Amino acid sequence: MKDSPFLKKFWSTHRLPNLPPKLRLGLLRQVSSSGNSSNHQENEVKLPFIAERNSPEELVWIKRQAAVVDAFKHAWNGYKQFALGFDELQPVSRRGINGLGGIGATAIDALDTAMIMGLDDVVEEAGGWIEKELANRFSHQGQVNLFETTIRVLGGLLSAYHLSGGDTSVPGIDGSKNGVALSPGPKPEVYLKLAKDLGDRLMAAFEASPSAIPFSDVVLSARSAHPAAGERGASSTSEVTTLQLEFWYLSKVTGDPKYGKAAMRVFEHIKGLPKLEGLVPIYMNPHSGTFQGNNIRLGSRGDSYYEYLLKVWIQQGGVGDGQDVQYLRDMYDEAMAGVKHLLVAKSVPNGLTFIGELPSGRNEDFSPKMDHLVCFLAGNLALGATRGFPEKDAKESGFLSEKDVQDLALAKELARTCYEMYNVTTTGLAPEIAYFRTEGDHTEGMDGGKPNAQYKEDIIIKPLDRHNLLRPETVESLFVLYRITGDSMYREWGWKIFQAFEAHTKISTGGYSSIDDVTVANSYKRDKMETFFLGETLKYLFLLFGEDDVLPLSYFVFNTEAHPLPITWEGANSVLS
Ligand code: DMJ
Repeated sequence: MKDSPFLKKFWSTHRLPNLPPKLRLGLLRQVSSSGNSSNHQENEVKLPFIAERNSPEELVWIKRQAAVVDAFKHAWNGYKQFALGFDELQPVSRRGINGLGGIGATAIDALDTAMIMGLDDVVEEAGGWIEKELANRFSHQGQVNLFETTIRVLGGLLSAYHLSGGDTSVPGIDGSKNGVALSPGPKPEVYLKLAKDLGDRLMAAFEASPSAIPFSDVVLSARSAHPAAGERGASSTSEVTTLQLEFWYLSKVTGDPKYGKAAMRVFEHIKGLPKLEGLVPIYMNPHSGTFQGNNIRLGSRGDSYYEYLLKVWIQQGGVGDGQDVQYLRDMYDEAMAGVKHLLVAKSVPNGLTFIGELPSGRNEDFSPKMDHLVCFLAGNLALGATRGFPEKDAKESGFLSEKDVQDLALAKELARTCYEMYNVTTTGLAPEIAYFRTEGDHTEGMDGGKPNAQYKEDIIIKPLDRHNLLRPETVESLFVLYRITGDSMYREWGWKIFQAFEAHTKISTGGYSSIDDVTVANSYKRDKMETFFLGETLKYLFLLFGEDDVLPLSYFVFNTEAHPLPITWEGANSVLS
């Protein structure tokens, strides 16, 4: 992307959206409550009021969005009925479990999705529980992972604070200058107070470590921290570099710089460490502050390092007064060049573009393995290319560099690959991990099970990798690519994926479940609804099927758990002035 003079010109001609989102959310509620939640067949719902005001095509997407709202209500109702106050729902056995420290994680992760969907009753239920119980949980419970708690709980609280009208210094949900108070439930200050309390406790991970790299685990009640149990106490690289959006925004809204400073020190420290063409190993040792091992991948333990290099740069006014964080954009650009040089490959026989791994850090040991987690990269590349603006506007304003154009092209290819990881299976759901056939690989009998699938030969799914955890990364990228390109193909893909979740993971008594095997029609249900199904997957589907000016990408940056945080208004102002 070219420097700010081009962007200044672009921004000055780029009008803020001004249609109040309340209106559409109101319409949506009508569709949702008049629809049949167990049957999303289109055209069955009679909606004369809405039909008068929308083209037939828009009406289809309003109804599909309503189907996502119904799914969210079904998920929430299962949690509320059987597991409220637990971290997660076990929908088959209809009980709760505490896999995230016993802090009611689903209630917090789901809250801003309910706000965005305009589900006042869910906001009251989740918000009510949070207001009544959460402080007590922080002070009496909580052996937690620093990263998981930051992205799901701190991120969720901070987003709820802003979306409920707390931070009026930054754009509201539709990008208009004032924050929009959308929801009932607790006052914004309740969420902020809890976020601060949690942030203070999580700070132990930084304070206890002898280096800039925080320990992996925190005991909230004791305000203490310790290294992870395995891997010689190493912290995951993605984990220690996926805290900065949240800690930095916490500093901004509390006025206390300590959170942002501690988190940003991680990046400042990593800036000086040796890398392989911008790529980094997946572990860091908090005692030495160095990388541990050589394993390089953009999947588990590596992924969101690359995501936050870009997003923190965006959040902190990267296009305006962001000289201080320009090094992050430079590190991101170097890493993406490394990805293209060392990790991008094509499958045989049909040439799907995929991202492989370097388990020993050496090019000769390239592995054609790609976690579903890597699918975040399609959206990230597109976001990095246009900074969230529509491709058409960005092109016309002349601020896309040659590299931006290449990144956008790679983003589109990867999104197709990720979609095909769903499309190739019997269930229409992607496996947790896929291998891509390369020259000389004669593996047989490990396809996705769908006869005549176009990429049946290209995508290999090993028996232990066949599960689906309701993950969001592909629909996340479809959402970003739809916003940027306006190509409705991404919406159609998202709708197919949504229907597959409905068909294969829905539990009639409430909730959705991870499944064991995407290659068979009646898979064993794993009996777990991950919090990110409500926090991310359904939120991104809702936004994908909705209007462009709800949470515009030029004003919000989504943390890695899909909690939207505002891009600093000061940064935006400096570009606009
Ligand atoms: C989420 O918690 C976040 O998206 C994280 O970055 C990766 N794993 C899950 C979803 O798959």
